[in-house]
Amino acid sequence: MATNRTFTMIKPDAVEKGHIGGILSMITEAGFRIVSLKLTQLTLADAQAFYAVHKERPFFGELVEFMTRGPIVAAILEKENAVEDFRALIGATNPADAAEGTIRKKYATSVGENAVHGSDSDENAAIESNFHFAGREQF
Ligand code: RTP
Ligand code: MG
Repeated sequence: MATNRTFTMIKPDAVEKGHIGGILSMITEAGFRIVSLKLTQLTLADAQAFYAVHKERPFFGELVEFMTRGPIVAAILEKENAVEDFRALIGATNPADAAEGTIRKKYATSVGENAVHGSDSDENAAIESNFHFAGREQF
């Protein structure tokens, strides 16, 4: 089951601009089923843990500040080949490099404020999903 699921966040920039509906439409139109969904906000500790892999990078402080500044939408998504297909749907990290038709091309404003997160492996998808959602919230 885990191989067919991924985890996403609609980041604070996109929530602030009112793009929750537009982004969820792109996700469901691309064939993903919503398994879990909520509006929540990351604490400082949550964001530091979530992006711990980047803790030595120069943009880490900025990234943590951005990800905690307002609510996010957390969701688990299901589709065949979910992790890879969702990374393709969101597009490149920097929206300047994102392909036409991708979520970041349409909604991201910069490499830092890039509208959405997508898990980068099945293992991380499971860790990130279970961090945000109890078993009874995963449909
Ligand atoms: P994400 O984890 O959020 O899905 O993004 P990603 O895989 O496409 O990119 P990643 O390399 O994991 O970077 C995580 C997030 O850090 C911010 N970032 N800022 N200022 C910069 O040069 C820079 N580089 C990365 C972005 O918000 C990126 O999504
Ligand atoms: Mg990443």
